[in-house]
Amino acid sequence: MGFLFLLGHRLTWQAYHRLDDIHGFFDYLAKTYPDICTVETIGYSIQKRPLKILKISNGNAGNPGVWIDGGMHAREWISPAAVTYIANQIVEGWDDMPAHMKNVNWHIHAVANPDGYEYSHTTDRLWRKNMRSHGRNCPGVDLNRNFGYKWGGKGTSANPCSQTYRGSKAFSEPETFYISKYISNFPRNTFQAYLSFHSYGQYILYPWGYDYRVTNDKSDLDRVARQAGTTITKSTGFKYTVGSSATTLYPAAGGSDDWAKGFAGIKYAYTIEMGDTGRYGFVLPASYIEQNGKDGFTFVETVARAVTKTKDSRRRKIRRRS
Ligand code: 0X9
Ligand code: ZN
Repeated sequence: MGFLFLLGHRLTWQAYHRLDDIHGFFDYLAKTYPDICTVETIGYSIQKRPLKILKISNGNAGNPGVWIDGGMHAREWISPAAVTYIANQIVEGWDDMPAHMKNVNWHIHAVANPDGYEYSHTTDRLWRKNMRSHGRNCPGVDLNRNFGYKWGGKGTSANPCSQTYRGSKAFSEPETFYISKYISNFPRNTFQAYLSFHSYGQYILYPWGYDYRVTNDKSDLDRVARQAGTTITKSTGFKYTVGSSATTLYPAAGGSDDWAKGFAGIKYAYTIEMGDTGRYGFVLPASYIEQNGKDGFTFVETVARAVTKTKDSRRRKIRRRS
């Protein structure tokens, strides 16, 4: 590892990489751009791998915070790849980034399920859950059923062998617990967006996921999501379906997005299901990383625009319309 700190990092967006390369890339950014990048280990997974966050900021603590996570489901390899692509675009392009990208405090967790991610590389390409052992021969908790909002509801299983096993209680897993702890340690309203990257299907989903209901500010979430979808289609031609989770996909309680919205009070909570729409599914060839990365970046930039809009600029817009 040592000399890599001098040479750079091993990450590319032409291949899927192991956890060490992704974490090495974060360390490289913190070392190379110490003015804007820091790395923090917020806790450790079941198998004691670090839960590593990259923070990007111009140093203004008052900026709206945006959380991005990827790799909560092990086999969804396009997710960490797209998330690191986005981090790379922001940091390497920092000097030319528009104000709405610079005036955000970014918190980026590329591999939220590091044990499962490694297992999907070494042993079972289609592994989904974490690596919690139940003392049976079917390990794992579905981290996206383990968050503490409406935990245990629709679309979750109490059977440890199920792909959607919710765990023994809300936040029973270190991987979800440390995310909630990290976010809850900031004052309320620090985070204005929570973006969770998954695959596949090309959807932009907003709460609720636990049931066929929508939030009071559904029209805001829907508008920003549609803006992102339209911009994506204009730039790469790919289409994203927009809607609330339960209605558009299926009901599933205990998701990170519902917790972010319902418990943490983060307004723009989204799950984005990256490509493709089913031809390759989870086993998407690496040649698709760049395009998905671009689309992910467009989504993130659209959200950044929304959360950096001042009250003044909103009023100006209303006045223009009338
Ligand atoms: O089922 C999931 O966790 C997500 N789909 S995936 O194919 N990546 O597993 C969708 C989650 C949507 N959000 C909620 N249901 N809260
Ligand atoms: Zn997923």
